[in-house]
Order: sequence, then C-alpha cells, then structure tokens
Amino acid sequence: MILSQTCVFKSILQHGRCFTRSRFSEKALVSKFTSAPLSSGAIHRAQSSFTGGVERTLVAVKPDGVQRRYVGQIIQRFEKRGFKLVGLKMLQASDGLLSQHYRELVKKPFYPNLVDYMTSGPVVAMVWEGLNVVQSSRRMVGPTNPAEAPAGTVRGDLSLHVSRNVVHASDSVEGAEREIQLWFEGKELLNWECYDHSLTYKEDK
Ligand code: DAT
Ligand code: MG
Repeated sequence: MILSQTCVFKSILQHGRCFTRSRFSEKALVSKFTSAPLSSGAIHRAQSSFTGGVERTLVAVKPDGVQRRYVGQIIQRFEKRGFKLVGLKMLQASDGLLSQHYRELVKKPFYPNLVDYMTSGPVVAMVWEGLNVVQSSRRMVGPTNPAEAPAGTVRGDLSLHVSRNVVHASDSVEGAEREIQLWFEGKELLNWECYDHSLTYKEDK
C-alpha cells in the first residue's frame, strides 16, 4: 500500500509515469553522498548531470537569531529556494569549538566579543545540500556587515550591526567541509530522497 502510494506520488511528479528510482537524476546525486565517507563529515562535489556542483554547506542561526525567534524564517528561506536539509541541531557552542570555527579570527581585536556573543545562548546549526549551495547561501545571507547587506538577504532584512548579524554560512566549499566536520558527526547527516527533486533539478541531455 505504502509502495503503491509512493509510486502514485512519483508518477504525478513524473508527468503520469511511474518511474523507478533509477530514472531519477537524483539517484546520481544521492548516491554520491551515500557512498561518501559521511562518518568523517566529508563534503564532495558530486559529479551530477547538472552544471556546477552538488555541495553541502553549514548554516547556523546565531544566538541573536534564536533569541529573536528567526529560526523558522531562516529555515524557510533555504527550503523555499529548493535546498535539502540534511542535518539540524540546537547546541550551546563551546569556546573550543568556536576557536576552531573562527580560527582565522582569533587574533582579531573583536574576537573576545565574538565568543561572548556566540556563547550567549543556543545556536541552531544546519547542513544544507544542493546545487552550488555554498555560493548561493552566502548570497542569501548577505555581506558580513549588515549595513552593506541588500534588502532581501537575511542580514539585510533582519540585522543592523556586524556584531549581531544573525546567521553564519560557510564561505567556500573547502570551508564548508571543514566546518561541517567541526559541528556535526557523520551519523548526524542524513541522506534522504526528496520526492520533488525533478521539480528543482533538470537532467542535462
Ligand atoms: P562572515 O560571518 O560573513 O563569514 P567573517 O568570517 O569575516 O564573516 O567573520 C565572522 C564573524 O565575526 C562575523 O559574522 C561577525 C564577526 N565579525 C567580523 N568582522 C567583525 C568586526 N569588524 N567587528 C565585529 N565583529 C566582526
Ligand atoms: Mg566567515
């Protein structure tokens, strides 16, 4: 019964035909991550039939975003764009985690304030997956300084000052790989099949 309902649902999505999973372009996409050594939290540019790379990135709602109850809105932006949530947790970040996460900033004069801010309450950390998700999420989040962030970006819409800029997003594929490994264990990242995948990705001929 469940199988036939799934088939009907897929059938609708595939314009009336009941394809097996092998017909989904997503199979290539999902299988790359399935075969990836997720226990190490590794990220891979999957060789898909799409232009560009299927990537994973770390997005985190910072303590000000959690306190101001923006978690849902921020998740919704990524869902609406078409990205797939593969990891999600709320945690209290430790000084040690932050010193690794912000290792390039530890000597900056603002670093102590940054740690105070980032440890002032819970953070909601997420891993999002999709085509060019690293660059796209940076654009969705906006520049570091909210004063320079255009309206329509998370920071441009929800924040005013660089010291309270609501959200984090990895700034490169390599940075994303490193940060995902820092914040998540491999078993916390799930490979799952989006049934609407063929509506957000088109297989190149
Ligand atoms: P981003 O978060 O856009 O990747 P970043 O990695 O340069 O920016 O800096 C990390 C965080 O550090 C940033 O989100 C807010 C804080 N920060 C950066 N520059 C700052 C500054 N000049 N004054 C206060 N906080 C700053
Ligand atoms: Mg950064």
